[in-house]
Amino acid sequence: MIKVLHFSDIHLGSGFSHGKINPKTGLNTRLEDFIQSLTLCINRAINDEVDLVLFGGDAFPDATPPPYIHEAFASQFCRLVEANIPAILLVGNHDQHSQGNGGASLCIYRTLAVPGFKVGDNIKTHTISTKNGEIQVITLPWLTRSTLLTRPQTEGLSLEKISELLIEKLGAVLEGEIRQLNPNLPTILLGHLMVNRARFGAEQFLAVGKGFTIPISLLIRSEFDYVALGHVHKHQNLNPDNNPPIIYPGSIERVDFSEEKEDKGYVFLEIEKGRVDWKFCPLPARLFCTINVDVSEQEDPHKVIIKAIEKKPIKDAVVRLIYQIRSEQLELLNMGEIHQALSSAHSYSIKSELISQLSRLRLPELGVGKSLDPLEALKTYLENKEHLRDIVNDMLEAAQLLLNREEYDQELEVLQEELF
Ligand SMILES: [Mn+2]
Repeated sequence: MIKVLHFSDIHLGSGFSHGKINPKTGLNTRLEDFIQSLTLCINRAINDEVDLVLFGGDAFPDATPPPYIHEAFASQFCRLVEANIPAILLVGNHDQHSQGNGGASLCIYRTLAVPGFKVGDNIKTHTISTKNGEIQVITLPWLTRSTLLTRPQTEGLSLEKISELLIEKLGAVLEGEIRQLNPNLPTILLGHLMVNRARFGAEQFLAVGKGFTIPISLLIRSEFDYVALGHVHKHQNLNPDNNPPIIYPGSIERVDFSEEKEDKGYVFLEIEKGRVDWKFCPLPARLFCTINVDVSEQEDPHKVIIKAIEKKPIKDAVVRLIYQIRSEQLELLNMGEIHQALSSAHSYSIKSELISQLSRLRLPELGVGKSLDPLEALKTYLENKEHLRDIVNDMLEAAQLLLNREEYDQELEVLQEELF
């Protein structure tokens, strides 16, 4: 059996707003958390002497991380080189530079010819020799329109039509790779993609209007012994029949509050032709905790808030306290005591949502007498949701596309300009 470690979506350098500066190191504590999770993944690979490490993409929040973050990533992966463990680094959407010819952050590992490392930035079959035999890995990086289609092929077509064309083309290209596989070797498809059957976390929104959804039928193939995915941050097996297992290991740390309730970890598998045993291994990622309490009907709102805090396991967690309150109740709160009650958290934020006594509206900006177009309403909503702040622009862009056919077509033209 060949031993493989599969993990994905490191996003090293994100979520700094949930951390603080560690006075001993000068680093943001959330960067240290992410490095710790990555260290545990690499430790497992080395301690168990795995034959291959598969990274499913999205190393950083974008393709140009600050040097110290790139260095933190490199110093972990370089331990695999010392241990003689080959690795394939797949290119995810966050790894691609947004400018046409900008390349991908991970390509540096190929340029430097790091021993045993391969970069998956195109659709290609890699045959890896390990001490326990050979294994084939087809890499399928994040697809954009320009990956498989030329401009003349897509001119004047709707986004839906382009997507259809792209899936068709992908099917043909994958088929080409599959036909030249050695049928006697264990085979893994390593892809950074959104599958139509996936239950989404935050990436659902991150990808709106920007990516393609791949039909699962392209992945359920008897030629594959295991399908190793990246992109969706929630761990899941899309094919419970396990013929083959189609696995998102999920992210290795919580990137934001949308991942509050998800387990974080990596997948350890043993594989031979026609057989695979895989196991999700949890990582001790930092806990996130939301405390949401409506005190607008309470006589003693302060006491209710303190009690709500005391009920939650906030020690060392990233905490957000949200309470709905009427403006005339505000003076009943002792903010000093509330801060004190939250002080055992790793970090915390407090957000009060004012409720008007007359209309009981959650967002005063959307009150009676205001007439807002849908886009304005969405904007107001998003501005009031801290956990959605990172994706405001993507959401608005997507809403715009849905709302206005004319602008939709213009957007399409712009997209095409950008991509080809
Ligand atoms: Mn992704």
